[in-house]
Amino acid sequence: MVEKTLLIIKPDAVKRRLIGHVIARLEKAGFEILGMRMERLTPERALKFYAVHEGKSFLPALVEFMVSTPVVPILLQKENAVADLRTLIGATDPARAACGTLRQEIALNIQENSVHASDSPENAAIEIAFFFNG
Ligand code: FUP
Repeated sequence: MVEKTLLIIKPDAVKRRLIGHVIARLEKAGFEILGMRMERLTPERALKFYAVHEGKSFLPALVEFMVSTPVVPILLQKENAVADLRTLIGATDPARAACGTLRQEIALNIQENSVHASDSPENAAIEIAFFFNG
């Protein structure tokens, strides 16, 4: 089934000038780019985006990281897009990410892990609305 999903290029990748590299990997993997923008998140927006992690010890540092530069949300479309994008980016912790995945290739650590990707079709719809239809 053709699906839409959301990827965010995070500050560590923006700072290291890897925006083009990430986009090239997405296109090479067959994703169609339907939308793309740059946004400097406020702490309030970052907290709202990561509301599922409320109460976690890593959340304050995560929010500080996410607002440290603009981020690049990208709306993607492909057959089986949600699962295929998760496979392409790899595990949250780059030390555990499979060989050839984007995070294994460019992520620095579990926090500065270069990209976010929606983890289900339901969350993809919520996250797409957060950045593109809101
Ligand atoms: P993922 O869906 O792979 O992005 O992973 P999670 O939803 O579990 O975590 C979301 C973000 O929280 C991660 F991308 C980075 C951050 N995080 C930490 O900073 N420390 C942790 O121990 C776990 C997650």
